[in-house]
Amino acid sequence: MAESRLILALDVYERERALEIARETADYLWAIKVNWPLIIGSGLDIIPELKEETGLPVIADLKLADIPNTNRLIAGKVFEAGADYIIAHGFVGSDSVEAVMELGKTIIVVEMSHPGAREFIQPVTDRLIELANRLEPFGVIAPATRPERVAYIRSKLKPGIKILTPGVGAQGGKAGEVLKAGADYIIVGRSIYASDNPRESARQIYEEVRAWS
Ligand code: 3DU
Repeated sequence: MAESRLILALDVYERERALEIARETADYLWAIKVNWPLIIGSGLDIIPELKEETGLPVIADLKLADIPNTNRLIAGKVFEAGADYIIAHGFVGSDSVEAVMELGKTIIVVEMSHPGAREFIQPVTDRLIELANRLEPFGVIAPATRPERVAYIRSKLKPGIKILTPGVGAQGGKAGEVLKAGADYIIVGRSIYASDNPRESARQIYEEVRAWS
């Protein structure tokens, strides 16, 4: 099977359910993203358990946004638990982001997918792209709900820095449009984990993504 460009946003609370969905969908995924709901509901041990269950990389979507020392204290424990990537906010400044990057592979939020992102984040996206170009993280987060913004971010971002896009499915974004705009990976949560048949939903999105690869 061709390498997937689909990331599952596994935003459930319960450990058993998370492991079951991960197991069912793993064939169609590039990575699994865990966010606060699952970490709060199941504890940090869910990270090594998911890795063991699926063999896939785990992205910890903590959206870290604190002073360098606190970012370092949090990121240290999460990388130690086995996370392969951590998502951090860029707006707190380069020293806070660097504190995470010193410990492991990092993904910087340069824009978000919800309507409110227009208020504060979008006006500083250019500067967040500059930050990413300077620090060269593994990737950046950009909104699948606005393919034109993904195309803009791609046009300004150094080649080699990956674009990961949440917002496909439940938030209205379309996989094909966002991949055409230049996204490297799409992130899908509810359309997979809340469907009656998560494996079949993941397969359908995987096929759609593959058609664009
Ligand atoms: O809307 P979905 O259920 O497909 O989940 C999207 C996931 O991506 C979820 O974990 C959310 O917290 C995260 N995310 C965004 O949706 C939008 C962003 O700009 C950044 C992260």
